[in-house]
Amino acid sequence: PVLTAVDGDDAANKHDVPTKPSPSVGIIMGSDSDLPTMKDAAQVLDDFGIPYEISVVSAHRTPEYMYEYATTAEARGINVIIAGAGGAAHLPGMVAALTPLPVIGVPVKSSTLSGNDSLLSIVQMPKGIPVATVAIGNAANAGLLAVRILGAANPGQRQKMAKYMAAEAATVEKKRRRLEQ
Ligand code: RP5
Repeated sequence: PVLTAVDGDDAANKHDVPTKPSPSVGIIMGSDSDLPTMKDAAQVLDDFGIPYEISVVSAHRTPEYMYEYATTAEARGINVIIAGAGGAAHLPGMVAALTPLPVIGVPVKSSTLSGNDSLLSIVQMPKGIPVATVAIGNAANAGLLAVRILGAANPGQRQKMAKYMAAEAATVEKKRRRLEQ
């Protein structure tokens, strides 16, 4: 339950147990059927040691919960929201309309139109309400973009990103050498 993500703190304080760090990224998706895609964003945040919350928030099936989620995210300490949806993918844009936090949209690949519907639904935002849209199905990039956004004000996170990029480059270099042998 997303909105109670920090509820554990109260119980923990009573018993002097170390509290869980409060989440700084919110990962939401229109349906649990989006989870196989969206788990890649969670994996990246795990790898970078960034606390996050994850939940299903449907713009169409639970619009009131979506409103509650988006309008309380800032007060709950969330800094970036990653929102994935497929088909008539209104979740990222609607959430961006309800919060001043940066929103990263993940177009989930749909069965009928291969995610082109999701992509266009998410990327074609009107001027004034931006959603940073990643490629169809590329939730890992949404996680990496969230790390970069957080890193803008956090040199430690920036350093971790630079290390990650160097490791990626080293992998490509290794493959190139193998190919050229
Ligand atoms: C969207 O409809 C969801 O984001 C999902 O990608 C798609 C299908 O949802 P389900 O019918 O599988 O719940 O709202």
